[in-house]
Amino acid sequence: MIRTILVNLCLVLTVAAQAPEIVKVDPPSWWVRSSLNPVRVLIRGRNLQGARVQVGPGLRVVGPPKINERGTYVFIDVFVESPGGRNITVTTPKGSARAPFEVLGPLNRAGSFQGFSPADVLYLIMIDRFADGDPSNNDGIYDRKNKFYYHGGDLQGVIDHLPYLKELGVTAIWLTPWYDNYDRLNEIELKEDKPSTGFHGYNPQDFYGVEEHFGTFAKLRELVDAAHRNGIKIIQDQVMNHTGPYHPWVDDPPTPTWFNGTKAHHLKNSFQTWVLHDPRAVESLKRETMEGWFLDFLPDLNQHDPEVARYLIQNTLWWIGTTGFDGIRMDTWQYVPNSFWCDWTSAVKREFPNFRVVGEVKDGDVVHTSFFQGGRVRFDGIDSGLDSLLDFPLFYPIRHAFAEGKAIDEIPKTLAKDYLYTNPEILVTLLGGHDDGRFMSEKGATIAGLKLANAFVLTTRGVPQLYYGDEIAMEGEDEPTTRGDFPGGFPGDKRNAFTAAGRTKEEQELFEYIRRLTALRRELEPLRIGALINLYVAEQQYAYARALRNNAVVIVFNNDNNSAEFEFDVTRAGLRDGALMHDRLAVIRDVAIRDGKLRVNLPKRSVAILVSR
Ligand SMILES: [Ca+2]
Ligand SMILES: [Ca+2]
Ligand SMILES: [Ca+2]
Repeated sequence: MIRTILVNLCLVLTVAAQAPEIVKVDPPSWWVRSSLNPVRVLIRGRNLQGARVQVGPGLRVVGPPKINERGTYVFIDVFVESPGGRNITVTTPKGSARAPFEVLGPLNRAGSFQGFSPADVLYLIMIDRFADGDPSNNDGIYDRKNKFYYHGGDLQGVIDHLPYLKELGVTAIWLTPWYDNYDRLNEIELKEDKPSTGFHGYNPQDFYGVEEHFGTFAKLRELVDAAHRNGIKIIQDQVMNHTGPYHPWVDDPPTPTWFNGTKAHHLKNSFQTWVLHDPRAVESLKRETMEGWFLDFLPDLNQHDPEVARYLIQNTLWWIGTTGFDGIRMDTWQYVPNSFWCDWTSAVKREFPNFRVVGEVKDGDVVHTSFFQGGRVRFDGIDSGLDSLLDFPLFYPIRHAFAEGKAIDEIPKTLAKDYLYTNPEILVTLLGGHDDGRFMSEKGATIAGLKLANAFVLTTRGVPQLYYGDEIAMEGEDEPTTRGDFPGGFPGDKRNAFTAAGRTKEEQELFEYIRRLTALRRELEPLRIGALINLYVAEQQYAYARALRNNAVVIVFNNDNNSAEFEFDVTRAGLRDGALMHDRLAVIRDVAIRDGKLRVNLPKRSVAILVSR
């Protein structure tokens, strides 16, 4: 009995000494006249049991706070009324704590939140590997000799090379995630038996932070503004499926159902993805894929928990609203429930009507990928609202044909399935990305083949996306080496391939070739929005038109290692008899249309882009 009293007394004394603390407030700011108001604020801290929440003028608390048992989180709805630097105060009988909360003025929408379209040329940059514009942020887990450590690339490096990107004809940059990733070695994910780092950005430890190796929030805003001044849009890479393994939520989740499972007890993602589009599959068949932890160590967020859903939706709106960028590339789209995406896309479009989102569904099957595009209610009764997808079903045939030299007819055969998409014109086409070995490291790849691949991506339907370094034929056969450092972007580099003088003759020729293609796409409207009409298909020859009103461009490929002469009908493209067709790539001489037909003789592995004189 005496012992019990003593123990209780100790507890009381300990608690009495502990005043409330605030560690973090998410979001840290919001803007007036938002379509979302009140804002649900998540306060993380200590000793918050029984807390009352008060806010400064310009804000109003709506309803009672919701506090978790451990006293480490408070959820509170805050109505945003007028701009200014405000405060949030939590008070318990033991004391009080205060944190800033900024109310921003109405958003300046001119030139921001632009979305993307087939008129754009996207360019994917892995921030850490592109250019080091600020060596002062290269800290302890920085080692250029280790392919799994930070190499020093940053936001300043991107700002410094905007003129280079403009010269190439890029109009939108997709940046790999800039979220704050863990500041230490990742001992959970071993690479070649050694700890790795979050240099790639896909393991967030703070959804509201900018990775300190890349710069600050102010630097990010500077980048968006500088890009916009140069006519270049910015696309953020977001992750809503999971957090990094060291996110503070993992050991202390804000709600008991914040994650699907716990660190000790969770499913592992089996990547049995086809069941997701199967109307006959029972829900339990989908559980491993939807709720399993990615790679077994990335904690899977439970978007069915309304607090998680609200947190993620606000997080997306906050990044767009506070920085002004133009589009999102969403990671691991298919592992997140469509019911959540429907709410998420609705919230994004309500606040930013022109905004566009491209989802990553890494799969070569059109039947599977097309299921995730919005614009149609699917068998589950839901329209996800997703605008675009990375066109992986077309990516593999591009590699097979132009790198490996296999049959080119696999490309039109894939395009023939376009009717399964609600909108194939907005799909993002690519010949390279950061998760696959580079084009030039495929067996059989040549510069000639890489030129053909670029000519195809920049003239077919969709929104073309380039991958940094492919314009100078960089190599890298697997995931770590495909993320190589751009030569000239880093202190001490032997040459600077960002300048013509620093490129080899072959690299310069390729760079100029891609530049000519982007210029043609900019100049010739049919290449951007013309209907794609397949005119001729043989095993190694392929011709198509991009037709718009009475204006058509005819693109003719010979992917064979011998020259090829062939003839095809072009009446469907609306070209008139007798018209003289001129090759803008100067591979073949002018050719006239006779009896509604074009007869071409193409050298081995070449392409012509024909316009009427
Ligand atoms: Ca740096
Ligand atoms: Ca960090
Ligand atoms: Ca999931």
